[in-house]
Amino acid sequence: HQPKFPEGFMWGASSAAWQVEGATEEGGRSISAIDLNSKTKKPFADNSIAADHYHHFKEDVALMAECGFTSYRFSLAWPRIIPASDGKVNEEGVAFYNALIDELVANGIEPIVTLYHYDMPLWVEEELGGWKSRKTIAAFEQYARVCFERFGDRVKYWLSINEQNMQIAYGDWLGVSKGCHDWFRDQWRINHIINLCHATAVNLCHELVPGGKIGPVPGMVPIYPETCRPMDQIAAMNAEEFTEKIWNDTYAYGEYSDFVKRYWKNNDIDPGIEPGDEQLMKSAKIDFFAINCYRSNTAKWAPADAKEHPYELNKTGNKGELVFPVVPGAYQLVYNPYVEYTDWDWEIDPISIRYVMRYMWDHYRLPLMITENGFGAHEHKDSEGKVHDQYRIDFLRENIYQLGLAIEDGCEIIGYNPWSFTDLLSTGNGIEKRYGFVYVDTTDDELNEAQDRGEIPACRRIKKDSFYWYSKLIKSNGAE
Ligand code: BGP
Repeated sequence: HQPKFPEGFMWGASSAAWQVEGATEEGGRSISAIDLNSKTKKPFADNSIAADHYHHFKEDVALMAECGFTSYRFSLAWPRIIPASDGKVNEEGVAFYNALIDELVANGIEPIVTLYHYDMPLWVEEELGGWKSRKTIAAFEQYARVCFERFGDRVKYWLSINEQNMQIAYGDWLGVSKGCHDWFRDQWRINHIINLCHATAVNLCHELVPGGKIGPVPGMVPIYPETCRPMDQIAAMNAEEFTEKIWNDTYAYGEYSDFVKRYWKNNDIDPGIEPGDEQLMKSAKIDFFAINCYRSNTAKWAPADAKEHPYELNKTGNKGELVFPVVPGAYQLVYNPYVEYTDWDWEIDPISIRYVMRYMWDHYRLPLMITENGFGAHEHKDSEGKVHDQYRIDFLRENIYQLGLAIEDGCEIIGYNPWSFTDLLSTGNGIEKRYGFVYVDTTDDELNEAQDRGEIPACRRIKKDSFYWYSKLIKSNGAE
């Protein structure tokens, strides 16, 4: 049978400013710390052109409307809005987002806006100390205030920080641990500062945006125990705590769990909590959870004398390059023989989305929306210039089916915004790890060469097979 989706369910897709916009030195945007990180990705393209959405946004929104979108999740670039430490608002940056939001609203598409998706302004990093410094809380507060004041008349759904849990749990990924000498301890101070920024944004949104709703965006990966050996179950619980649950509990209850407090005490960790912090956290009541969910993981017990190993992500798209982490005395992740893997060694497991929805609803009883889900692949045009992505259709169809089952299970789910609308830059690769419904007709080499010549390639948009399929699915409200 085909599960039913509620009336008004939001169907759309998702992106992030630094991965889609390009135009990093245009329109008064200043440099972000991630621009510098992104430059070390060669031979992949960096973010200076990306999908050139900055110049194509009208065309992109027209394509969303053609597809039948009722929502679109994207992020604002902090360095485009507040480019320097004088705190002055860059009116050109505000004008860009006003134009984008107006275009969406005019097409009946609900904007869902992330405040922070990894593009820390370089001035915040260098002059204030970035997430390592409490000075960043006031800077983030000012930035969030400007966003709510300037866009809150049209934007009702707000997201605070993208995948804080992943940023902390996998520290060197995206450069959050840069400059730290003792990440084992520093990560909890950084995490606490991000929590205070999140809480500040939640309260400001409720104060400044009439009818505004705001939530965090955890990256969720169900952790299955490898076997029914009791210690594998404990290992799965450990992995879940250290990569997800600690964060979700804090957002939902506005306080640190006994689990994490005990962990800090046992390991002599000082997370840097100051008077007033706990009151602030407690006062910030989130309205929903936005969830990114692509895959599952599998855990087994790792004894205390196991050899420690960090997570090594597959950064090439050649299958088999991923190395799973080993955390002695807690858990290790392993391959799951019951699922297939993508070229980047991500589990292909649509049931994971039903699991995550059930898990989040049962634990926190807050409305849920999917803000990322998708299938990254190497893709090419055929001789007629078309892109046939049947594997993506199969993957998304199965995920949407499982999401429908989660609704039947009783979960309150309000929208589905998979990653991504057009192809855009991957976090670890370039534009050629593709996720879009719309193909962006360029390559990493072409982007790199154009950039060297100071040009921008055409970045022509081509609708993939999945675009036409998704359009039908939206028009039938999930029935297809
Ligand atoms: C999420 C991030 C996104 C996005 C996506 C796909 O974790 O929030 O920014 O990039 O993963 O990951 P990747 O680009 O590494 O394939």
